[in-house]
Amino acid sequence: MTTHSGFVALAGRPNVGKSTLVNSMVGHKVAIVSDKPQTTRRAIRGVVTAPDRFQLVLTDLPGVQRPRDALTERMQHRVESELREADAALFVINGEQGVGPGDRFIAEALSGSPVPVVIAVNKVDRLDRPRTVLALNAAAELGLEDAEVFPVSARTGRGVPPLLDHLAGLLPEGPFYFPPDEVSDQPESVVLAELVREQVLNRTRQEVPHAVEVQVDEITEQDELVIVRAFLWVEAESQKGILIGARGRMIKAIGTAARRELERELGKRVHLDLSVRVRRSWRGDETLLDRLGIT
Ligand SMILES: Nc1nc2c(ncn2[C@@H]2O[C@H](COP(=O)(O)OP(=O)(O)OP(=O)(O)O)[C@@H](O)[C@H]2O)c(=O)[nH]1
Ligand SMILES: [Mg+2]
Repeated sequence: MTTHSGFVALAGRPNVGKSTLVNSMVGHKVAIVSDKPQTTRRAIRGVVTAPDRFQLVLTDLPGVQRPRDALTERMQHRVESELREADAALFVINGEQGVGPGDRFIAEALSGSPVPVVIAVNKVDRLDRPRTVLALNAAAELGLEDAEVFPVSARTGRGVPPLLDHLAGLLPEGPFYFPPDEVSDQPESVVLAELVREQVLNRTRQEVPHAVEVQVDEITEQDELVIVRAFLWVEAESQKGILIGARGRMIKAIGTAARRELERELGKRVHLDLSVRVRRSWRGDETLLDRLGIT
């Protein structure tokens, strides 16, 4: 039997819902989501397998942005190289905000790409019919003539199955790259670290969410209990103070919520040990970025 397989890379401004859409298509939470821009820092592959038919590997990526430091430089570089190597690009637009200069910039970059481009106009759950039509028209006028446009809500799942079918139809013949039951390529330590970071993002504002990275340093299993030790890297003492909170209330809240997420992910009881560490301008520290797997 012939199978089809390939990579579809997601492009779009920060916060448009790329990670939410990948999770929805995969049917499993492979990437964390937040209402802060620049949530995603790595290329994360989410795998959709239809046995004996196709394997669609979605590459979730950071939002397209202007680099400011070594971290964002690596993120942007990764976006460009993944898009170059993919079999197709899925360009995600925030239908609620409409098309803006950031989207035009991405459209321009994609128009020079040799691979097919598909456009998803996301967050249509926030739009009535006339506004949905306007958003779809604006997307169709981005200068990507051959791109099909799909209205979707990554949050509710509406419109996602036809998009998935269309993407699967673009895949070339080829073998499966991942075992059929695998949903992501991320190492367990990164998956767990990201789940902790998601809880930090949920509870912090302004500069703090951008200044935090989580590193899982140890995962050990004792009987039915998994012990996870993680560092929360921040850039300044003041940020450390915020993460710990008055009488340790903040770090306790992060830890409790994160532990629940880890237990859901692992299907086991978890003991989570968090410690906050200051490393000045870690976002500019190439060695630490290497160690954190942000390449
Ligand atoms: N109403 C609504 N909100 C959505 C939808 N999809 C995503 N969101 C919300 O939009 C915000 C950003 O979602 P993400 O999936 O993190 O966006 P992203 O494009 O991956 O963002 P970066 O990783 O920062 O580039 C979150 O608060 C999501 O819950 C949707 O279909 N409808
Ligand atoms: Mg994301």
